[in-house]
Amino acid sequence: MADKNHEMWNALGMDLETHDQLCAVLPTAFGDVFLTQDNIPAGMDYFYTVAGDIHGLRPAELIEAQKAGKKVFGTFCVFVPDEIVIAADGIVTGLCGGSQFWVPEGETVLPINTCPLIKASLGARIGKTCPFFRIADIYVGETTCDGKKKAYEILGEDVPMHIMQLPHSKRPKDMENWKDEIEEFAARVEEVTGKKITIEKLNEAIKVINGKRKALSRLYDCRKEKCVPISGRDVLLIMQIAFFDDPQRLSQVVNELCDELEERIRNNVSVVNEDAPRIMLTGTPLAVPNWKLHNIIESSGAIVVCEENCTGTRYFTHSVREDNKTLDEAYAALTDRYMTNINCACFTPNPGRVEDIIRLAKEYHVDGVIDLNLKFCSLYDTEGYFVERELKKAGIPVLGLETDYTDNDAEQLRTRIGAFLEMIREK
Ligand code: BJ8
Repeated sequence: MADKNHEMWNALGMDLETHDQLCAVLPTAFGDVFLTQDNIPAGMDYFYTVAGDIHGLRPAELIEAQKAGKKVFGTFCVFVPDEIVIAADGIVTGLCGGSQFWVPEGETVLPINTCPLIKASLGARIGKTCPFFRIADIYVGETTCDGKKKAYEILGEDVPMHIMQLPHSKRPKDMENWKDEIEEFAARVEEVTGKKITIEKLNEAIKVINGKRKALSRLYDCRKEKCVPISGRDVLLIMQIAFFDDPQRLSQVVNELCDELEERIRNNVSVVNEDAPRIMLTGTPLAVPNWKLHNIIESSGAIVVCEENCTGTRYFTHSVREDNKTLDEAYAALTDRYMTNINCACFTPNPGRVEDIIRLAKEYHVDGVIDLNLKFCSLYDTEGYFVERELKKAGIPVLGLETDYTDNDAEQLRTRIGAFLEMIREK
């Protein structure tokens, strides 16, 4: 397998020597975080296999699909409607970087005080150390935060890009603008794939992605129970894989896992003691392989039961209407789902996010919320003011944390999280 992968990476023009250094550390990092857990559900096997060959299995499938004439679209944000790409027989793969390994390379072209997600994403492309960044035929960016917008200009010198202009409010005229952007994106997708998007194909693609949303929703529902049948770490890994795996296969394996988890709930099989504090994470997304916070929280005796972020609830909540009669109706349905219901901090004002957080805290019976910010993300950092104020008003303990992808602050985070959990236990 290793030789086959090397051949593939070589053909992709990757820097094999540097990439080998990443391959050497990932299995240990993965083992330390995941394989140290007790009582792992059998249904995690699939996800551990994918993670164990993360730069081999799926990239090989994508290359095969390209040989059969399909085009691969790389994306960085949950605002990009996958349905459009799938309706034109294309494939979507997430590209956000979650490893410190890629950050120094990103810093060669970006200011140091850029968030690590952006630095890692550019670093992965520039350093030629991620196959997904090599495979994608076109990248799709979006005007969410300033850091991403400007970083896309740099990326655009190196790869074909399509940028979706995301309005930063949700007024009727903003909705209209976003619908225009979706239509423009559809035209670009047709041009890249050479395939026409029909209403039948689009409704079909909507069903596929809704199926994935329903499966992930079902998975999250299992975490609302008093008996918690799966760790937060495992769910985070599933969510990260959901961004690049085949959507139908993903739905199937998640549903199979949910059968097992629901059985566990019936038999009261929990992965933690009943008195383990239930924690919700909110804030910036956790791109693969960023498992740092979940690992610290759960190895400190608590359990993460919900993530209100884009590698959590913001990715799958709300479905798109499936029985659209015309393309115009379908684009309006996509506009509605993507604009109305994703409460990213790039919107102003953004009261829906605080409402979501309070509602989710209740639904998942959380004992405390950790409001996580990736260093240098001023959007989520600033919005933390409202998040923390409203949580305190609602009587829900909250801890604001800022971190990056390094392990330099791991001990400090462990101490702060430990003190927070202690405070919750004494409540
Ligand atoms: S919808 S959260 S995926 S933009 S953390 S790069 S905001 S400086 S990732 Fe995001 Fe879409 Fe919003 Fe979700 Fe910028 Fe902040 Fe970095 Fe961020």
